[in-house]
Amino acid sequence: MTNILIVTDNIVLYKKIESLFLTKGRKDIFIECRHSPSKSSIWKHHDLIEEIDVNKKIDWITANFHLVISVHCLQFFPKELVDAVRCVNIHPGYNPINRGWYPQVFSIIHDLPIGATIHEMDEKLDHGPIIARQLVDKYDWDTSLSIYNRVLETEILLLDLYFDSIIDNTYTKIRPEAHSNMYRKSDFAALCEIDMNQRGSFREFYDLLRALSHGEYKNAFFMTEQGEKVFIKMEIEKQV
Ligand code: 0FX
Repeated sequence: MTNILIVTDNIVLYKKIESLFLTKGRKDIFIECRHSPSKSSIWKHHDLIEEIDVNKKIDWITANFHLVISVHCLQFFPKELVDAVRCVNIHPGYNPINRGWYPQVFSIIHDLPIGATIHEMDEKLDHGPIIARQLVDKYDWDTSLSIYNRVLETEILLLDLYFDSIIDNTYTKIRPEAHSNMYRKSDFAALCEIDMNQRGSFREFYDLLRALSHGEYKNAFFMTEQGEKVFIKMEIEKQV
């Protein structure tokens, strides 16, 4: 029996992965799903899965599981854990080009390729040997949301393709290229406050706004002289 711990804070992926595991029908695996203590989309579904603080449960994890799968997990896995048990991360970016936070946002702004990666975890964020990765298309009419949806589909596609080899540890690893880009939550927060006096091309302005447009999220904003906060988002429609 292979015991697998899945730690996820993304409700959409949790549901997709749960049905993927059921479809595979492998009788030789035992799965336990947990979410992080930090607030996320999965919190409304407390009845579905329990919480885990991986830093406090290293001994329990290493004693009980052969594999840990991190699926958009908000916790940083400590070196002690990733050295003791095989930990695999599903990342919504193409490593090592899109390490870190909200990769598709920075891919629009810095005109970088974008995709999805499944990799073994090491002590650095979104680092470690690559098991599978795939680029997704990126168009001039994309927003953060339209690229993100493509990336999520690709994450599931890769997990489906590499499912048995991940569980059985039979994949071939690729060493990530040395040059990488890494963006943090604070970089995203800094982008959101629009400076109305900023100079630049319309392309830069267009890219910034579509990179910060993601469905109902209120990201980009400016402050009026009266101190009121005004949110901006962009709608783009390509003629069909
Ligand atoms: O789960 P996730 O898709 O992924 C994020 C990070 O991008 C990823 O690198 C990390 N490993 C993981 C733990 O957290 O994040 P999310 O479900 O909070 O957000 C999904 C998308 O929604 C995000 O890529 C951009 C957009 N978004 C989200 C929030 C919370 C916004 O545009 N504004 C927001 O305030």
